[in-house]
Amino acid sequence: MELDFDLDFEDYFPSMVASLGAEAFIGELCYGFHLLMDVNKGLITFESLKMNCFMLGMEVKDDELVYMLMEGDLDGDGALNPMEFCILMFRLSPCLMEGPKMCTNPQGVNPMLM
Ligand SMILES: [Ca+2]
Repeated sequence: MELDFDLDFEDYFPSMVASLGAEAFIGELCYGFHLLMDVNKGLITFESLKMNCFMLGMEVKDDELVYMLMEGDLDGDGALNPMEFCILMFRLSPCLMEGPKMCTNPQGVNPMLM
């Protein structure tokens, strides 16, 4: 099964926010975090991300996982805590931050590949 991470986020999140409301959406993000985290550490690490994506049937390349961790890791510990994960998810969905009328990426660059 092929899953396009980037397209999926951009299409899915704004409509989720619209139908769920922001608070429930945050709840969904937390649920996503728990799906991907290392249960012993309570953080998303490269290993937990890779293994849980595999368990969820998502084929994500190693360099895409590394990119997600690098982009999301704000305190430099090499892993994502729940706050870092939520911020990253919002950043990967620029439509959310800029409103529905500004849904185009000005550089035309896939944010997952930058
Ligand atoms: Ca971190």
